[in-house]
Amino acid sequence: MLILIINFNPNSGAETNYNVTSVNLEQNTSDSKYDITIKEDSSYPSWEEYDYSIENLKIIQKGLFRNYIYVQVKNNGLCVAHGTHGWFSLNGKSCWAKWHFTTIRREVVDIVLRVAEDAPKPSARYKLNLDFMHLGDFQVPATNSWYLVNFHNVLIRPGIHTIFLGTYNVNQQRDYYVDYITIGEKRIEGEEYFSMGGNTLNRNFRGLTIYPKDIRLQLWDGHPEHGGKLFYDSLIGKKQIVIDCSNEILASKRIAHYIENNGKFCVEVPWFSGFFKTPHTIYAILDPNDDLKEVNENNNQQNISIYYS
Ligand SMILES: [Ca+2]
Ligand SMILES: [Ca+2]
Ligand SMILES: [Ca+2]
Repeated sequence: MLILIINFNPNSGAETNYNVTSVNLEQNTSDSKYDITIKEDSSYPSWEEYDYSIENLKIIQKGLFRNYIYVQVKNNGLCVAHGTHGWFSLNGKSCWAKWHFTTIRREVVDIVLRVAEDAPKPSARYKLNLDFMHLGDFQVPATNSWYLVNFHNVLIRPGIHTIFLGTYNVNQQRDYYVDYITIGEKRIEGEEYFSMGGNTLNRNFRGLTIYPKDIRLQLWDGHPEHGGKLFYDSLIGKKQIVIDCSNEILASKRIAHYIENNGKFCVEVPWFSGFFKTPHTIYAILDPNDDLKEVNENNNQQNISIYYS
């Protein structure tokens, strides 16, 4: 396990001074100086450990012919904010996101970010701001693994806050991932950013998207491969606006659908059983084209039968 400790002094001016030491357990109480520790994190869900599942499938009868199919889908694995490029910029930060949070009391907490990179070396330099205060910079190795970056003993005052994470100017493609940010006891999912962007000259190009996204759910009346009838076929999840990212302009601005880490999404679809009531079996199938490689592909299907007496 890699552990780095970086002493950062935000009063040192625009050119940040780094002093990387092997071990430094000194805890600072002043909010003008922070210890930053970085350690590899392989806890589940680790790198590319994605898993959506169907948790619940039921038929709800609301009238003579009024039936609804209810499906609950859960994300058991990762969901991350993902910058497909750290766009080159002479102006500084090139790929960024902002998250809001509220605190009700003054406290000194650790701010921990779970971040990763899978781009070629050298990895990008990240900048972290709390409101208008620059807390410090850090880099994580581009090793296809997650790192916990801990800013120790940050004073948070009561109120509404904005946390900002961005890369500086880089002139090569690189990937940038944020799983979550914790501020003391508070946890913010990286994928639930308030806004994002990049300092490219082309306003149509921005920074972040969400991954995994746009997972499809299908509902079939009867077996899909044996004469079943498809009556629902849709992307599922919350909606997030994504500006370009990997789509290279086409529509430039689009909606991504996602389910956050450990989140659930419910779908209720009207279904007509027919005037002549015969037994039916309803199949719910998640990710039917296997667009997402998951750690468990065996929890993506459920079926339920209805018989009339
Ligand atoms: Ca699955
Ligand atoms: Ca997340
Ligand atoms: Ca799959």
